[in-house]
Amino acid sequence: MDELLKIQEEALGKINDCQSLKDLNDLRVFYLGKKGPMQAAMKSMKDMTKEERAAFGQVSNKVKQDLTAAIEEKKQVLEEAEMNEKLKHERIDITLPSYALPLGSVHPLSMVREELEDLFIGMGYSVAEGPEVESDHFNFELMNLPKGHPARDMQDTLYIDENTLMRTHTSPVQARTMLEANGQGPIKIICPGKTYRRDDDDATHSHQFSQCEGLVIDKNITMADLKGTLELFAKKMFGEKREIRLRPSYFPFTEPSVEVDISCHNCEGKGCPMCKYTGWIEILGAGMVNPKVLEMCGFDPEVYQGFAFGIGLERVAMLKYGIDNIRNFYSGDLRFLNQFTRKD
Ligand code: FA5
Repeated sequence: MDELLKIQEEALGKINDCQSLKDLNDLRVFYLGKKGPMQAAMKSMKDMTKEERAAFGQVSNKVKQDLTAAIEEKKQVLEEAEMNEKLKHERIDITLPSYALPLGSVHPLSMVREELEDLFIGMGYSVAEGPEVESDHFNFELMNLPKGHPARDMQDTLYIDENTLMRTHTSPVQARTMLEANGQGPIKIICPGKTYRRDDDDATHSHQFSQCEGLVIDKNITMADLKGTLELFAKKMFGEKREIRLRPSYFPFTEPSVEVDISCHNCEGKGCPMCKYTGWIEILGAGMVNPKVLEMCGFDPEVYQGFAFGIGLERVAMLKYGIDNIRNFYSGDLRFLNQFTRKD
């Protein structure tokens, strides 16, 4: 027992003097482990009487408990000291300027799309969607372009099989929405989305591009509603001073049809390379929904009229941001995209 108490005294002294968590752990392993002096002292138990052994057992347990408690207490003291030391060195200087975090940027096409959505949602439109892999029926036939119609040549098509294709415009969403409405107006939708054509890629054409369709069906809708809507679109997207002009055109799904030009925002209509010195920029196709389309899509043309338009989103983005090559949108070139990094 004297031996045990000697060990305890010696251990407590060392624990008290200990300066690091590692040394403390070494002490714990040494004094409380299987190969330490405590364990060696226990070996003498085999020569003791039953009573002596019980008394010895009690003392050795008490020593173990005391040492464990002392080690735990010292551990907390050392941990706290270590933390204080760490905090002293890691103090944060909040007056230092912070690092600029690299931010991603919204793609210019997404910006235009979101701006258009905000504008038209604000006028009571909802956003509709349709599949990019479309049937010939929706893309062409319900748009008054039966098989063999010469106007199909206006949209060079990527066919998947005889009746399935990559949609060439967002107009099939018109047909889908009208059929879902079961002949009951009003309908007020825009449909932004990807479109595909077998066009040769050049500075202004891409085999994959984006359009935003607009469709309004109701009673007493006239060309004046179309013009007013597009005027507002031109002013909100390109500035309050913009004017629009309508030129007669042809689309099988609208009658009458128009090409819409806006007065050039780059030169205020005086003439510049952007407007090819005409003062006007062609921006979209539109018209009054052809009564044949209304009928095929379940609406009574005697009761309902409508207007529709189709905007090329790349074209709007190119004009708005002065982008001279459509390939920039799809190159993934960070030097291009970083120019659109949000400043807020
Ligand atoms: C159409 O696609 C009609 N569906 C638009 C429409 C809708 C008219 C509703 C009337 C009523 P168009 O083929 O002109 O029309 O295409 C519309 C716009 O898509 C063009 O003005 C142009 O900006 C864009 N566009 C067409 N082909 C390409 C292409 N290969 N690359 C990039 N943009 C294109």
